[in-house]
Amino acid sequence: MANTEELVREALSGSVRAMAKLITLVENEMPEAMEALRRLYPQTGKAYIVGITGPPGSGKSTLTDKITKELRKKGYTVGIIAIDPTSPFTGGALLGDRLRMQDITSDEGVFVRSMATRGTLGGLSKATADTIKILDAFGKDFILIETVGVGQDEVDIVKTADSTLLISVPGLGDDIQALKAGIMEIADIFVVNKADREGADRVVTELSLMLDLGPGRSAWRPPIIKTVATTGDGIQELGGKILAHRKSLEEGNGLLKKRNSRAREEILNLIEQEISKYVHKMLKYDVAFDEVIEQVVARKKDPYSYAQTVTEPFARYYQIYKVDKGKA
Ligand SMILES: Nc1nc2c(ncn2[C@@H]2O[C@H](COP(=O)(O)OP(=O)(O)OP(=O)(O)O)[C@@H](O)[C@H]2O)c(=O)[nH]1
Ligand SMILES: [Mg+2]
Repeated sequence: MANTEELVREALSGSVRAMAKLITLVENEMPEAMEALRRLYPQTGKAYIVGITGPPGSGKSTLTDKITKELRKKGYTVGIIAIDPTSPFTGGALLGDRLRMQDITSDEGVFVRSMATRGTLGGLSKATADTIKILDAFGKDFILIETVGVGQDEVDIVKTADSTLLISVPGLGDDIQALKAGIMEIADIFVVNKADREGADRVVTELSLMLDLGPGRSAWRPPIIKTVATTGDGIQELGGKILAHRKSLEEGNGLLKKRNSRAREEILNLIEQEISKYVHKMLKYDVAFDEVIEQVVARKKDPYSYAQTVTEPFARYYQIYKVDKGKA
């Protein structure tokens, strides 16, 4: 394989193949991934990220396709990250997605990548966040992330978006209850898709009532848009709302605030990961560790004191750090 530096250089000069390889690196958590990301980082921060989430089968892929075409009409380039649903209800979705997205994948201004849920906690959201950076550095103006709003990973992924679209559809029974509460609160635009079906207006009314009851948000009241993704009805309006939300975030300091809190979160996660990596390594090489475990199980030692003993150097380091940084 070409070296990382070369791959990054090729990707930055527009090679789709090199970019796809970089995505594979981060997806497989290869050791070179961090170096690649480090090199790419200065070129990131320009793309606008849109999360598209909702229950299985609500029309997320069809909408993603239509929104992409709408953005392309306006001259924007688009990267799409589709998180493969693994639920048994949607097992065949990937092929369907490919078919639905056929004509946009032949467009040079569009890049589509599917990512699989692999079950490692947090692994998917990290791979997604890293892929966003690669597409961003590559120069995509918009990055759309399609994900089924079910698990914690998905909620975390949605949190990396600048604008979040929450899709609902009529006929899900307890329509609104079917949406995950945590996502409800961070939705910036509500989409009632399959508006060609009966009951769409009722969903709109329910959402609107819920918005009235919820905590008042400052500058932006999330609009509720009815769409028929299959025919394209309402898509132009939806595209307009995405751009309007972006404008509203850029005009206040909303975008900067979002990005600051995301960067804070990211830095903390990275530091925790690094520390945890070394702790795991240390324990792996500690011949006495198995014995400690036995003693803990036999109640001869308690796990709390042992954990404190192991992390004692960190505690000592913290004392020095505190004085040195002068914040506490
Ligand atoms: N009647 C109607 N059908 C639609 C509409 N939008 C999408 N569909 C259909 O609904 C089905 C599911 O659409 P998808 O776009 O695959 O939905 P999805 O949310 O991406 O599904 P998963 O990724 O499997 O969760 C497909 O058969 C679409 O053709 C709509 O507005 N009206
Ligand atoms: Mg889909």
